[in-house]
Amino acid sequence: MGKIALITGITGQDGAYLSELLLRKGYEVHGIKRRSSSLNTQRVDRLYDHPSFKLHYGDVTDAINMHQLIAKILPDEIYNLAAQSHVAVSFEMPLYTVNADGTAILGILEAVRLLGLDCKIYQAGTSEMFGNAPAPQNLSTPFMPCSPYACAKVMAHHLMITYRQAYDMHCVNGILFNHESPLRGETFVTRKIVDAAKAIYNGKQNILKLGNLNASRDWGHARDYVRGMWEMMQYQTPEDWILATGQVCTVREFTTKVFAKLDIKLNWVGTGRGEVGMDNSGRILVRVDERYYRPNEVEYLQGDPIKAYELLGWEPQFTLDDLINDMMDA
Ligand code: NDP
Ligand code: GDR
Repeated sequence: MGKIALITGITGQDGAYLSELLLRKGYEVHGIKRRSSSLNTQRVDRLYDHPSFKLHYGDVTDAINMHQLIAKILPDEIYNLAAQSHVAVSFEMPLYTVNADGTAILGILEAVRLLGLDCKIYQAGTSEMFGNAPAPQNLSTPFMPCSPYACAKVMAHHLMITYRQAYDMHCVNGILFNHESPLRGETFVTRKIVDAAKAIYNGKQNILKLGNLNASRDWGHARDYVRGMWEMMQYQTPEDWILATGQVCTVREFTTKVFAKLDIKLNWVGTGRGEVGMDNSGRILVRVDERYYRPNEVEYLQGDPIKAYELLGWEPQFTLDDLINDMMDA
């Protein structure tokens, strides 16, 4: 008998790649999809007819619903990927974000505890928990969350450790740095840049408007990161882990690289909120727009994944160039 996995957030970027990976490994994969007035399962539609793939309606903020589903599915592994995952949006919807990203893990932890299940739980933590703490951020770096999103994730992280210590439960925290792919949501900066560059190249859009061009991120590919999630869950003891590439690039550099793939050389002129990116003919293709700044900016994230390298043998297969090529080709 293969193992049974339950994935919350299965309709998101990581949920889709993780589903594929677990199905390849012979798992029966259950996922929670939210009821919405229009379809929200595009990323997993091609798995729909797989005999070991099953979707259930649910919402992680509804602890009764989570308890019922966990009691019915009896999973060996739960991957809690569900989140309101947009940092900027968390300033607009702080209470909902804290409920979904912080408090909701309690519904899962309590269900597993009360049902007495022998079930491993993975919590999707984030580099945002480090905020503006000095780089490179490692497992000893203090958390300095700068957004409602990051505060909620810090709470979930500590609840996992509390249940691990208090009840001897197999609670695994993955602290993952930014990871992208062709399945990335359209409003995250990498996908926004790739989509806009292509649309500008094809004459369908005039300009790309961005926020903080100096923000620096450690960007990897989601395929590498979901493999790391599974590897963390197979490790003999439940622990905290970091997955990152250790390589950093600014939003400005990322944008330059993407346009260069289309043979457009961007020349950056001006500073701060007046900066623009022009092509060789002087046409402005990129402009900074105040609206995309956040009330609190996280400037520089660079992860130190040494523990995962040494104990899991985990290593990213995709370089930043591979990632951009994959996103451009999609
Ligand atoms: P996405 O935003 O692509 O997916 C989020 C998923 O959560 C979607 O399936 C969404 O459903 C679901 N969801 C949101 N709210 C609820 C809810 N209340 N109940 C049930 N499901 C819900 O995120 P990613 O795949 O990029 O990220 C996965 C997880 O990893 C998230 O927790 C994110 O915070 C975290 N993370 C991501 C990183 C990254 O760089 N991608 C880095 C570090 C952490 P719907 O489709 O209906 O909206
Ligand atoms: P992030 O990803 O906030 O790091 O969270 P995002 O792609 O939204 O932003 C990355 C950096 O780019 C800057 N930026 C812009 N961001 C967006 N979205 N739109 C813009 O126009 C823009 N201009 C500049 C941002 O200020 C930021 O510094 C992602 C999410 O997947 C989280 O769920 C996850 O936890 C973290 O990555 C690690």
